[in-house]
Amino acid sequence: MTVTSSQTKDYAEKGWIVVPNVFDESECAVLEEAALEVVQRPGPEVAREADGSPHVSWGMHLFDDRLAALTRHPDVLNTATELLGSDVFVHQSRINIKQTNGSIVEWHQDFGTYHRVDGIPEPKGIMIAVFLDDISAVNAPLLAVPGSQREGLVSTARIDDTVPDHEHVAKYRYDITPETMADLVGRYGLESIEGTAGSVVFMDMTVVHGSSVNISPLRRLILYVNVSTVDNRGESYERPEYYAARDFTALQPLAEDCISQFA
Ligand SMILES: O=C(O)CCC(=O)C(=O)O
Repeated sequence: MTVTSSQTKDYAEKGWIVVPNVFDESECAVLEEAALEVVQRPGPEVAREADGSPHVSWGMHLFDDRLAALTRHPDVLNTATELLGSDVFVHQSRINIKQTNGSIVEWHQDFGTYHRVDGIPEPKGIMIAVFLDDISAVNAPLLAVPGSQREGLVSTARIDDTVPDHEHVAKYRYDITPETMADLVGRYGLESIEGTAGSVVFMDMTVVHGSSVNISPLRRLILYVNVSTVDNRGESYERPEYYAARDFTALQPLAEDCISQFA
């Protein structure tokens, strides 16, 4: 898969592209099986809903060979390196399984925490989102402000140690105020990011995004791989490895069948 000039233009202007049909049904099934196993881990790397069901599981590529292969699948990796013009490493990966009544994700920029907490110097990175369910307006799609990557960091630190949150992640949160959000949406608009299972989104890690509660009976499973250019390492080591990389080795692409071989 080669990035076209219109994709390069869209990525630069809007901040993301959606590439349909990157993974076929059997590859999606392999990734789904792996993800459903990893979210059952009992460790602190899994954040849960109030009823105990999993919501977000961090560091998936550290715990499963199939999900590690995903980070080096040529269609995923080569697209990211072409868009960034550099080799990359995985700064963070995660599974977000937004089941019925699955929680919101507040407006944020991934680069906010990566920069201020993990020490990533520059916004040279991509959030890769792999859809394992069909995602539309009905099952709480990602919502994002097109062009917001041009604003730099707009989020405000809200460090609150008293918030009862998963592993005190709240103390690392950088929120976007309602005023800032209204200003951004007034100037840039707001879009939902939809696609069928097997689609992959490549999003600049400074784009403002979030998602609302999933009140539908339809699960919404997305795997995220956040990569950064190899010259742009976060070396604060403040957070555990499942949130922030220790291995900065440039990823090398595997063969096209690196996921289907597990079928
Ligand atoms: O999957 C979602 O609902 C949002 C996830 C997200 O924005 C993130 O993990 O950075």
